[in-house]
Amino acid sequence: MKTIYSAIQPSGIMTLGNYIGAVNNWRTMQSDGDNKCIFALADLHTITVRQQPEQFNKNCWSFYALLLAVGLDPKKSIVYLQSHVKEHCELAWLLNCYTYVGEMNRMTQFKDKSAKHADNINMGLMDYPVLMAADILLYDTDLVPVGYDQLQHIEITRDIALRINNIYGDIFKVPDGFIPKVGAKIMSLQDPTSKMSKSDTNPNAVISCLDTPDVIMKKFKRAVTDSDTTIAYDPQNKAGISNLLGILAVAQGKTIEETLKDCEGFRYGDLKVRVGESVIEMLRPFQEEYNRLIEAKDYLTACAKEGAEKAREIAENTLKRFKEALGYIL
Ligand code: AQP
Repeated sequence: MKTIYSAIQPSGIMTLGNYIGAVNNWRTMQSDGDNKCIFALADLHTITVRQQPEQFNKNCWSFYALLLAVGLDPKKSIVYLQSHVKEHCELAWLLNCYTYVGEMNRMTQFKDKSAKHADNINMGLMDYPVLMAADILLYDTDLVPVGYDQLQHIEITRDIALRINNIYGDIFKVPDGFIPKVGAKIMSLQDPTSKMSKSDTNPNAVISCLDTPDVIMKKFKRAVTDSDTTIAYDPQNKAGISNLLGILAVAQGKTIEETLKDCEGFRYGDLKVRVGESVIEMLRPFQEEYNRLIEAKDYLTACAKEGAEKAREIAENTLKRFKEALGYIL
């Protein structure tokens, strides 16, 4: 049995990038009976960027409901809030003492976010990968399904785990990243050379999973492509069209080759409409379930509580193992 662990931050909106690159794959992995799945709302990570408390609270509820709406089943998987399991912070502190400042300085996300939030380059922002390492290592994780942007953080998690195992013996399982074949990096609809990001200030660049069908179609129709007319999958030279083809492939459950065949004879406008329609259909049942769940606060609360209890049981054991090895009196 493999342990699968991943998390998403409740920051802003859940984007189509998060859906395709992350949570939709989590659902698929959950349906494999050989997997033990643990999914978290990474709400401690979110405050590395300043949040407005009321909105943040709303986002936490919303994202938890989104996770269940996508099909994560609290009876099959552990679905919990990171802040409900205090072991994450304690392990992060211990791991900090085995992580070098130079390593953190090199992290691409830290550099990007420092540039974006120059007035708030806080320690949490720099320490983000160590907290993420704690998240993953607490659960003896085998596989971490993530988009491309998180690969560097998986690498540092492995480095920290190996470093500690080399000193104290087999304390942590060394995890592998798992990148989906298609959709690991959904790009902005307005600048297809950069990833679709929750915090993009241009709403036309990002599809929210909760956008209405009209809005989704409008955004795809406005998607930036190129001045050519050929539909081909070539992310280097035709970033916009390739992005649309990747999204269409996932939305239709087909390969890129099959999708290209489907689009033979299409003009760019036809492709945009087909992507829009397919994404609307893909998100329809998910949106309906979300609308039902977001009204069911008692149910969400009960699921989150149960998830945290199950998560804590595992986390406590791992932390104890490490503290014992370090020589702490327990
Ligand atoms: N564009 C994307 N394509 C594919 N996968 C993506 N992921 C994110 N964007 C894309 C994957 O979604 C998971 C959760 O991401 P996160 O919560 O760590 O944060 P984020 O969405 O990556 O954050 P942003 O968009 O950069 O948000 P802000 O703007 O708030 O900083 C991860 O597995 C990630 O790989």
